[in-house]
Amino acid sequence: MVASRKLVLSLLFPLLVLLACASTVPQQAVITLSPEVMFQTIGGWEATAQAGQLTFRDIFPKYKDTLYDLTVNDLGINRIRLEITNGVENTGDYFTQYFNGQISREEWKKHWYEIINDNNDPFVINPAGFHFGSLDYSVDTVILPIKQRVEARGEKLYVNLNYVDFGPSAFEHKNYPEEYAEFMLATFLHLRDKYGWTPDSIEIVLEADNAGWSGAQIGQAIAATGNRLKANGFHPAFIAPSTTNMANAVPLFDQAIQIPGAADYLTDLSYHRYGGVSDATLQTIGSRAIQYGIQTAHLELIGATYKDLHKDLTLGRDSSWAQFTIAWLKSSGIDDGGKYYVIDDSDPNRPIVNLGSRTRYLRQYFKYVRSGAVRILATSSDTAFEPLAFVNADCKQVVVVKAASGGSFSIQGLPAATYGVKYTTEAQYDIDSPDVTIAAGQPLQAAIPAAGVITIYAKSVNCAPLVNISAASYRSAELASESLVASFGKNLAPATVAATATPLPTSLAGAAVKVTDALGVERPAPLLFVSPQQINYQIPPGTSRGPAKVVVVNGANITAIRSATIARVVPGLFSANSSGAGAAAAVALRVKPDSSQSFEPTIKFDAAQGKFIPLPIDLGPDSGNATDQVFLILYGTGIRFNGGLPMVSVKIGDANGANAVDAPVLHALGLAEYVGLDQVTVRLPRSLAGRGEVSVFLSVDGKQANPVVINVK
Ligand SMILES: [Ca+2]
Ligand SMILES: [Ca+2]
Repeated sequence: MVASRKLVLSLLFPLLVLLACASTVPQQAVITLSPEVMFQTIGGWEATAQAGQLTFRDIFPKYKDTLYDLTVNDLGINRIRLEITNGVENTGDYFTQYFNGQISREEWKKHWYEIINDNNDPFVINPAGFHFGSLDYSVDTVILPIKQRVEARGEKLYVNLNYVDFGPSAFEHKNYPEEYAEFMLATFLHLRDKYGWTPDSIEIVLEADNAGWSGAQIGQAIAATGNRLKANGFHPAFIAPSTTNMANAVPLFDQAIQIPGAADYLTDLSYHRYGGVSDATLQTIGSRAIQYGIQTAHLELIGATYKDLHKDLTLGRDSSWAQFTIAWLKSSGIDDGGKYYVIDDSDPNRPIVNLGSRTRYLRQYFKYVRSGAVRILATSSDTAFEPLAFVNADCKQVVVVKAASGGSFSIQGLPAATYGVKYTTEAQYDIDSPDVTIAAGQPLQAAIPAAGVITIYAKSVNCAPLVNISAASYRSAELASESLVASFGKNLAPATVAATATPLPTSLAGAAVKVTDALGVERPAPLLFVSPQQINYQIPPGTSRGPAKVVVVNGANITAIRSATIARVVPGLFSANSSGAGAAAAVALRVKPDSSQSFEPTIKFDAAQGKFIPLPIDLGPDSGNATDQVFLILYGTGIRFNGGLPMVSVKIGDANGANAVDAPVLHALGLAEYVGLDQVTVRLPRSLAGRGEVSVFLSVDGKQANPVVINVK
């Protein structure tokens, strides 16, 4: 007995000492950043295009400008849900009748989900069978003013077109995937023709579990619409299943992704938080993102708070997030977290725009973490301070800490810079602490007086933004597997060095490029050339399509980081001056009637003009069967994984695309002997003879390459 009590005491004693020390010398919380561990890339902070523009048509003009200025520039909304009811496909234009006062709102509402097929052919659009008045009204009153404000910041508004089906109809798109595809194509064509842009994404159906859509119907709609839009030159993202109940999202997603073709287009697993909410479900959603190389998004909860947002960004690995709508009038609704702003209309002549009580905290994230930011690992020694850390596309790091109580903490691992510190608590909103400047390796100290959210954000730039573009086209929307890429930045490498042998090195002058693909696999990129301002490299073979990250390192230091989207095909053609424009980097191949072959240059450097000019290609005299055949060999990148020759076309015509003729394509493939270089061979039609300078338009899998110029004698 005595011995065992002694043992217990001897075990307890060190513990008691530890506890005593802890109570007299409180351990400060330490947050540690590990930028080498990266998670999702942030897409956008979404709001539904609902600001009272239709219901309160008389008051709306009095607050809209202030509201939109705040929505974009203060809160940081950069993505809008543009809803389209399926009753847009109908013989009647009920919105216009309602808008003009001819029918009541109740009468209009009866037709919201009533679909009358435009005709019996899902491949022939009858324009009279679609009425886009309600969609256009949302575009005119919400999308356009917000788009203009987002673009004034040098950013891009992401428009998410969301199909709404909350009522039965004798005819249903969900039963006919090609009819759904036609509906979306008609909408895209309408928006393109009227406004000059098309949506960035299609959210297949709002609350699939509420609307009675099966996973198979979702998958079929995605496959049919993806194919149809691609064939028409549109490449939106696809978002599904946006279930009301979080627990329904994964089962519906799992069914949808099994439908042949759906996985080619489905980019985002989406959910709402109205039921079925659990950490385990959220983690399953996050793990689907890794498994399929896709993104995740929480897209609606009336009453959603920063605690939901924090969890969604952490466990769910969300790239995009929404509470719900932009604004509503106070006289018609309470501050229920269903709108970011509540408009105080006590004096209807002087409405006042107020932040919703929950929005105050959301702003601590939205305003500082911008589209393209990469989330990096942040751990905390104290559960009272839960951190999230990001590297923005402009390299500015942000740490957002959810504090369960007041207190101070230090952050280890931030780069040397000056940081702003801002917090919001129940009692205090948007309070600035003094800026903090730290040297390399130094921790940053911060404090918050009570529970709330505190944001630490770099004010100075620690590295130059990295711009990744096709080395051929000099365009940047997407990068193709195995393609050649040029990245521009600052201090990327200590010296200018080019690779001299193959296989290409993965480190030059101490600089290296690492590409982490959607599946989380990091690969070193083969390097062609490094310099302080530019690095040319190949997207490593094996990189999966989907969201990826490109990190430039110099020894152990990250010098630049940037998100990218990897696609199978992103055609780019090299031009002679390597700018993506002007004379084509090409050669002509002449095959004489006796089958003898000769290569001829198609460019020369004109010293007087100081640039490459296209040399006239001589198609020779027309001698019937004895005429020379002349082929044009173009060099490019991002072409090799094309869907076969029927998916590759070349048109040659005027610079504006007019008077173009088809040039039959013989090959479109990768060159084994040159890393990342692809070749497209076409026969030059005789009808081009005498045209002089003409532009070459290459299309691969529905995607256009940069036009390049040749000269035909
Ligand atoms: Ca139809
Ligand atoms: Ca039709």
